[in-house]
Amino acid sequence: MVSAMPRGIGCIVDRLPCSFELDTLSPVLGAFSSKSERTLSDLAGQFLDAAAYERALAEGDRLVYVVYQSTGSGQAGDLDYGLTVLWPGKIGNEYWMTKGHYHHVLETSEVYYCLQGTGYMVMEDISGHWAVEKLASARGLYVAPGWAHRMVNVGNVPLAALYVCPSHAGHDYHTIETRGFRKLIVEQGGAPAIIDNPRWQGCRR
Ligand code: S6P
Ligand code: ZN
Repeated sequence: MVSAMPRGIGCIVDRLPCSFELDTLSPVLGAFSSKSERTLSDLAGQFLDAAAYERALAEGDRLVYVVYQSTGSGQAGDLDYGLTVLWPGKIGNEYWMTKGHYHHVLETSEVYYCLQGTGYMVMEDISGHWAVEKLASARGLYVAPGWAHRMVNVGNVPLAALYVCPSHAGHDYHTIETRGFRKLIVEQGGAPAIIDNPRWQGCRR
């Protein structure tokens, strides 16, 4: 495409029209404005087996996931997008996962498109309704307004998904940090299973 606009990172910073490469083999986003890395210590208090978590942490604060972010203006009408890459692993029998969050502006939604790997998106709303949807290569997913969301990798390769959400959505991590998700994804008999989280704090916010 012929364009007078600067390419790559310049487009992101200036919020100009652009296209981007998605290296689905690595997987890596070709141009991004920032990169967040989350390690095991960022997931403190989230895994059910606290002793297994402490043992894993003692062996090293391993990288769990990376988010390549094209972060917009923060204004309604603009979009944030990026790529989340979640490595495979387990704490006890619970699969590695993202922290998970509600959007700060609760009535905002999000779309994911999975590029690689196998996993689930665990979702719930503030009334306690829950949903678990499969993530697999070439599979899309819609997170409805008001639903918290967390990626879980149940495979043997990095789970990678492109996301797009309103730039003013923001993150509310506190609600999930304090009450947890209602459902957890664990290995049972060699296969992923959805179980109740006995530590779930209920419909409080
Ligand atoms: C943002 C979007 C993703 C997540 C990312 C990591 O709205 O849902 O960019 O931030 O997948 O998850 P988390 O829960 O650590 O932000
Ligand atoms: Zn989100």
